[in-house]
Amino acid sequence: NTLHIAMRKALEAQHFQLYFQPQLSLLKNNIIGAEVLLRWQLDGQWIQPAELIPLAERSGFILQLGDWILAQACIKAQHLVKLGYTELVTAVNISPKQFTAPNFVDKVVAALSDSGLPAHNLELEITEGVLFNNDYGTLDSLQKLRKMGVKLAIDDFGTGYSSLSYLKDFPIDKIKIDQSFVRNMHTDPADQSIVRTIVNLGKNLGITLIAEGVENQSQLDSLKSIGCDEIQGYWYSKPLEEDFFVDFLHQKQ
Ligand code: G
Ligand code: G
Ligand code: MN
Ligand code: NA
Repeated sequence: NTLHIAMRKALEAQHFQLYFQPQLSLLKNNIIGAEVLLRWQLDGQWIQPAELIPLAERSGFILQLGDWILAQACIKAQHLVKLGYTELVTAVNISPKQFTAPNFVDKVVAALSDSGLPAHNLELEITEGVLFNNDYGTLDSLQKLRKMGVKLAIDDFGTGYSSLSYLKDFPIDKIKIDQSFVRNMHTDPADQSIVRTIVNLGKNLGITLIAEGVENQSQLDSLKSIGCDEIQGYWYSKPLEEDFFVDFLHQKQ
């Protein structure tokens, strides 16, 4: 596959980029962190991660790519800490194959020590599928990471094998409410009920809630009235190149 060969070359040539999408606390009305999102331009054309990541997952290339993303994200996050943003949390997407690799926790330890990033400034986003394969290795890894101080978020919540038991069994800090529920919540009572139920569930379990894909004021008002803690989406900011993200931080200070 040609895209696959191009992907390997791009990693060697350092052509992949990391963008940062700011996250807003609705309680404190300040920026609390950012999600790192992979971006790749091949011969002047953007290749979407939605195409790239599944391909890399199938071939196993995600392991090398994921190592690079994690290491780079920690270096960039440490740069932000050094600029004085000591409480900022940088969230990195971890694909299921990456998480379940036997040496994943060691990779996180290495990325933190190589960059000097404090563990509490790193959040890992995992999907429900990882937790669904509820085995000892998963729980063990999550507990080790939590013990180190790394934060753990469930991504795309509500779209996978949503099982309520894993919210109890696993050390989860944050639930990311999938954008498919947020999209029409200001007009569709069913979506609004689902979001309200997830928010209440999280609150009762002491888990922070963030809504993804917030694009307009009506969605925002709706989320505020429900008591959602945090938001991420185009309404606040699209994903930004590192330099523009630093500008954004300075503006918000
Ligand atoms: O950034 P965008 O909305 O296009 O991302 C599309 C999909 O690709 C999302 O599911 C997102 O989680 C995933 N994705 C983006 N960046 C990364 C990354 O660095 N690592 C992994 N594993 N997935 C990513
Ligand atoms: O699966 P995950 O949540 O990691 O993917 C996040 C994806 O959502 C990224 O591709 C990002 O570019 C995209 N995204 C971020 N904010 C918005 C938004 O407000 N609206 C839409 N439609 N997509 C968004
Ligand atoms: Mn994510
Ligand atoms: Na998501």
